[in-house]
Amino acid sequence: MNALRVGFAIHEQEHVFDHWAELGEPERSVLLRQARRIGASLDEFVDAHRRALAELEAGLEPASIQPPETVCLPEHGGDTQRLESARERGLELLTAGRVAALVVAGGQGTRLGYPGPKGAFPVGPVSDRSLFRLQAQKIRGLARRTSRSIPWYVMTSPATDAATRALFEAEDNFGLAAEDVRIFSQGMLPAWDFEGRLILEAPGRIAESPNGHGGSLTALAEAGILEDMRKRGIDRLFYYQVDNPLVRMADPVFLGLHEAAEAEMSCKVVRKQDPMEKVGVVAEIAGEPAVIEYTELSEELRYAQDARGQLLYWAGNIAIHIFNLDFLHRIAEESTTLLPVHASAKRIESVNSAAEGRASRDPNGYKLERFVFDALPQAARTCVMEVRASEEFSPIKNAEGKESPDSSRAALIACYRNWLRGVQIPTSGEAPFIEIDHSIIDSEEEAISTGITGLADAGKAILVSTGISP
Ligand code: UD2
Repeated sequence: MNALRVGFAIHEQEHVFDHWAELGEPERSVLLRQARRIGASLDEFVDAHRRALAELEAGLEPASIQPPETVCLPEHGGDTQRLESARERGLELLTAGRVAALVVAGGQGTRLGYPGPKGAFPVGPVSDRSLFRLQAQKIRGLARRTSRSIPWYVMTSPATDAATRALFEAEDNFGLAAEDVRIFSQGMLPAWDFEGRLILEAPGRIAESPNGHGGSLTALAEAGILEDMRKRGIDRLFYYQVDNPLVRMADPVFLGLHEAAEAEMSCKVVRKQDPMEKVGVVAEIAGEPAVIEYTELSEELRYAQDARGQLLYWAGNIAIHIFNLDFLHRIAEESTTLLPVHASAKRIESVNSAAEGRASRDPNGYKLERFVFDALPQAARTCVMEVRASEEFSPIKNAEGKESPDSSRAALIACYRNWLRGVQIPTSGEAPFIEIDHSIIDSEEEAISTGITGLADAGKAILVSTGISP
């Protein structure tokens, strides 16, 4: 205990034991365990905090920024033939069994206000199927089409891990083979008040939060996932966020473009319509591709226009990437020094809340995070691909309004309607709700090529059935 106190005192953090005398035995042992764990890396955390504040102060130098080189959509001058050849190449990778999928699901979903893990959120327009189930259907469909299993790596955090594991168990891994699903947890970083002191969220507990999706880069190595990939002969990792039901799972075109560019890391972007959209912006900073997070984008850059009056920094990051295994190894080894730490001012539960006025929602400290996209400038080569938001990006972030469950379900339905356009379907009435099992149909081409044999028409809802067993 004394050694532990001294360790914290060296960094002027001994206040974490201020309430020791008033704690009962169970609380003491919780605090002791936590303090040992944090104390073992306190030097690193103090350094991360210092670097985060320095980053925050430094800001960005606009003169060194330009829009990124991008593989554009055909309507923006892209070459259709190039995309077709990329699809072929991507399919080759998939059929060779060289691709796995990683979903990052460690966030606390504070804005949505949903108590469980976000992946459990019901998003199916008809069946209330969860985000995880929908994504598992996509993986099963891809595996059926390519006759290769696609391992699904699910990153949780201590905040979501137990509930996610329980869900996967109860749902029998959503129909995937147990050996193809690996759940692993990212790490945490302590929170700091504005005076540079660790925050006590309770008299016997130091405030911590997930270390950002950049934490996946170390967690993948520590949890043995990189080793699992190597053993299976997988060298490409398709990365996406749990909150986007429109994700085109392990998109062959994206994989093919990544290969053609001999990229180490790639990135999908959508054309921003509104300067205030909450997506990071992909740009070239000092000649290197990078993402500037929306919270860190200056007013000037947000609104900057090109000669045609369009947003100059239009490439919105939708957090869909491909990583090469070698690159992941390299970053994992050095991520604490290679990846910057970002501090965001937040309201953090604190024992001092009473003194500060419990009702106040004003930020009282910083949460620290690493962002996965900060690995982009470290890649020797990258590929940035433009996609349509209507087809691939409709995340669930808020309880209502923009980027909410309602807007995301509407986007899914619009997508299904589009797929079914080329199919002669005897619909009765308007059928506003449609749901398609992604393990059977996951694109417009598939809707056309798959023989649809029936429709369960329940007045308002249509479930497409094909006779193919999922
Ligand atoms: C993220 C991106 C933003 C844009 C947008 C698109 C960041 C910092 N910004 O914004 O540029 O691409 O998404 O939807 O990512 N997560 C973890 N562990 C963590 C933190 C987050 O797994 O420690 C996961 C979380 O479960 C979610 C995703 O990362 O799947 C995004 O997190 P977010 O919703 O906090 O990020 P957001 O929407 O501010």
